[in-house]
Amino acid sequence: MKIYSKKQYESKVDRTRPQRMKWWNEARYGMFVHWGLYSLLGRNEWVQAIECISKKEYEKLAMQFCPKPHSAREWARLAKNAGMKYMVMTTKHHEGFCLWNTEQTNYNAVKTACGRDLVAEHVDACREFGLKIGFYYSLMDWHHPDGARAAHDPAARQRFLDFTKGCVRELMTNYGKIDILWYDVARPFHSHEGWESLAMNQMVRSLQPHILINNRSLLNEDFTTPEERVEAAESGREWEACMTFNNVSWGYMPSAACDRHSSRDILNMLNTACSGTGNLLLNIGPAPDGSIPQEAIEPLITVGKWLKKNGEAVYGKLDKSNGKASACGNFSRKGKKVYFWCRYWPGKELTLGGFKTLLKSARFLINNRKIEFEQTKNRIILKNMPLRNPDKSVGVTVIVLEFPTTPRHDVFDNTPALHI
Ligand code: H79
Repeated sequence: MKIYSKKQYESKVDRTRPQRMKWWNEARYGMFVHWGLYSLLGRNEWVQAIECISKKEYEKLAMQFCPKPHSAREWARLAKNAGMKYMVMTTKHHEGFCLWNTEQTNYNAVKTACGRDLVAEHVDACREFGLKIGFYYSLMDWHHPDGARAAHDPAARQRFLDFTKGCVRELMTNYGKIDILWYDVARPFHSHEGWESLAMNQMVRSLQPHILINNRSLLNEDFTTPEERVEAAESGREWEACMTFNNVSWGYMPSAACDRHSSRDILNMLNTACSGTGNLLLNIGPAPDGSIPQEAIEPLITVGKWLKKNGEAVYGKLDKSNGKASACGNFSRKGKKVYFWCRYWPGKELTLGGFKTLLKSARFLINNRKIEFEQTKNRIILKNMPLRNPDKSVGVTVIVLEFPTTPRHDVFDNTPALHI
């Protein structure tokens, strides 16, 4: 295979990106699934490293990991009902245990207690429920004998690169069309040259021409990946925030259930993602038997019901909006339509500052009921509204403001002291 230079490769990938990313930009919201041997211990997916568990001791977990068949169907059903459009599963986390039928190592789900290909089950479940399919793959590997010494031993490095490319090639070859390749932690090397990411990702794209690749093989690729924070990338870059469900652990951790996100938290994250035209990849850590932690189900379903009624403010191509320009909520925008997600209901009147374009109409998204308004040169005042927040499920009501053109929205230009 001819390997293109970085410049040639990137310009080729840039050219096809808008078309490749169309579904992703419209999907907005996906499920991350962290599942592996660490799920058995229930104390964070880093447990092997944090608790200094020897490789020999940790390996024994592979003889206990035996989830119920087709657990992934349960996740996919939940993702669908939660309004999520894609699902990204850990095929191999830092621990090195492979969840698929790999020829690169016997340390895999098929050759140990489980005896099944869990990646195949994930793929089947996604297809059954109409979700796009993502594979998480940790480059860092604590189990492979060369995973650390590759950094200073050229022969070890070559073996480790062959192993890595072999794994990635299998994942990109044996499961039909895959939509996302989500690399993680590029240790022990510090550059894309160290990993030969250019050659690896060109192989990936030759096998999966439509695929989206994240930025963690140390090439920019298709999107950036803020972790545990919902924060827009620099302009011109696509982004996806990945978030745990409890601020503590990606892997199953029952003791952290008390810190779960509420449905309001999730909508807040989703709102921030929408206002900056990014995506939200929200994690669940299934139990070792494959079941979904109870604490995740209710908030996800509640948000899913909300999205059924308010999805217009979320799905489809969005434009950047002037986020956080109100204490009462946040915005998203599609062209001339601005969606104000009101989470702190101010009562009968709601004022939005900084709109310089004449407003055509204001209405509630859920029932199209018109809202009376007055507009001055830089304020819109919505009038005769209900006294309390009409959304009884999550307490987030979306108001649609329609303008004749793309609205100008500059909040603080009326506050000269802020510009000095
Ligand atoms: O797979 C998830 C994390 O395990 C992985 N990326 C997401 C998607 C990740 N690997 N490394 N890091 C994130 C950053 C390092 C975090 C650490 Fe720690 C701080 C490792 C040890 C201290 C967090 C806190 C994990 C253990 C304690």
